[in-house]
Amino acid sequence: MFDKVLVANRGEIALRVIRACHELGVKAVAVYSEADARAPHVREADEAICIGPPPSSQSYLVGEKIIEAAKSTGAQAIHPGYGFLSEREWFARAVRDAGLVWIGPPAEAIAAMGSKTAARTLAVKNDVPVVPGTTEALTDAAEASKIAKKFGFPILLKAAAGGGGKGMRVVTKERDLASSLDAARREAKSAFGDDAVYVEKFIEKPRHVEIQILADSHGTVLYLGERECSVQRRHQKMIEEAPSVAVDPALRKRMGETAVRAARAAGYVNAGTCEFLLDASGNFYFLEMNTRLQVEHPVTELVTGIDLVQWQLRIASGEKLPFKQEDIVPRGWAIECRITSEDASNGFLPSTGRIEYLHLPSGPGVRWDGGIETGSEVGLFYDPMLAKLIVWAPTRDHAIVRMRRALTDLVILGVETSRDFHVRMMDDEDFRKGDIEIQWLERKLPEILAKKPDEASLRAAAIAAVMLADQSRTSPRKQSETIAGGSAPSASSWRQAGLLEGLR
Ligand code: MV4
Repeated sequence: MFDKVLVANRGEIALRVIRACHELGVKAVAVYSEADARAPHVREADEAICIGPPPSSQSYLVGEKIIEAAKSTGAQAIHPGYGFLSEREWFARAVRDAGLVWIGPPAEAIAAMGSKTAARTLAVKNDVPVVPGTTEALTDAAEASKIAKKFGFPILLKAAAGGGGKGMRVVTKERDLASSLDAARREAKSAFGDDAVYVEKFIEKPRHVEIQILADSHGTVLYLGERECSVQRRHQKMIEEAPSVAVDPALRKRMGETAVRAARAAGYVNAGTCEFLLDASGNFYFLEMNTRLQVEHPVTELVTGIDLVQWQLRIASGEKLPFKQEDIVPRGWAIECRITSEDASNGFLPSTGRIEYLHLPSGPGVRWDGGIETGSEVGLFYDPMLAKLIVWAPTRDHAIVRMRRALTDLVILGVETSRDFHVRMMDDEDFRKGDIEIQWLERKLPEILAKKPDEASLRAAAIAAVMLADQSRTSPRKQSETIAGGSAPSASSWRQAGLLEGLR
């Protein structure tokens, strides 16, 4: 095992990786921007190096500075977390060329899965089902029209270099084909610098189900079951769970073995995820492979008992996976809610400010993967995800009740958060039945936001507000930091409750 690892990330995932390092007896080096000088990941690390000004383009995305930080501190390996440089082939290569170990897949595997059309071609060659369509980029609308006639409308135009839904256009009729192709091309060009677009049949109301895989450098590739990620808004996942209500053991085996084939075809090593669409009839189609650790990895950890981040480190240091496929059987149910600094009642507008008060939920089956503490400043430089609240319970129903309880125990004052949105989700009948697909949330959102918070949430919010007001009276701080004297922080439940004025 390594002596020292550099963590090339910030926030909750940097802390998650630092904790894994410490549990393995490995020292952790943090990197940070000037905006993060007092961030928890800097304090929890054994050493920390400042890599530049707040914008990530001048700090967390500057590969040379990060490699230099690893060399100057004597770190032997780099863990990229997710986002930032985690899926940049050139960075994985640069790390290796610098004589350091990349805690992730080989640069060649990142490249093999980087282009959608290349990944589709690889899938087709290896008996991995993909959505019917082309693997070649379209030349013109006439060609698109010919293909559309073969598959039937609706069809979906997708950017070859794409991801995250950019450069994607649903076309329902022949008449719209040429203009949609132009639009998809333009969007693809501006988002990825590549206007190649191809065609797929549009799958109606599918679920987004993904398979976690773990591959060592000795030829073992295992699947760790699925995650259900259909609850998402504008391609941002909000809630994830494992297992999926739509997957039984036989389907899990088929999807798992398919994911393993895709991983093997790409020469994959380390942790990775194959994304699938699962339609209402139980057909599944490979979409793409995420060549990194994912945000939602904890739900898989909780149902399998396997620490994915520790295994990422062990695999990168050359260890062999000691388990067999039969050893991996998901047990119970895990749900994750992403806690973001967004105001759901205001179109998910990002909210900024200082975390004035933070009370974390605990108790049986409750896990908090967070990157904030009291006093943290939440700005606009980075992703609004502050933390993930994850629960485990023996059954899905119990996990939902537990999540609801944990959410109402959670208090974050100072910025608006997605907490109340999640409470409403836990109360939603469709969600409780598991009756969800990828467009469900956007359809459902107006109804969910119109609901009034219940009695218990109001009471908790009122108590929190009193505590906060009291805290600022008894321990006076600078005017700029004072709540009672300055502008009141606006925890959404508290504001919605409309109780603060009455309680003062
Ligand atoms: C699709 C699809 C329906 N049919 N492909 C969106 C982002 C990219 N990863 C793939 N996406 C989709 N591809 C076909 N042929 C629907 C989506 C899609 C989606 C997929 C997964 C999770 C959320 C989604 C939300 C909207 C559309």
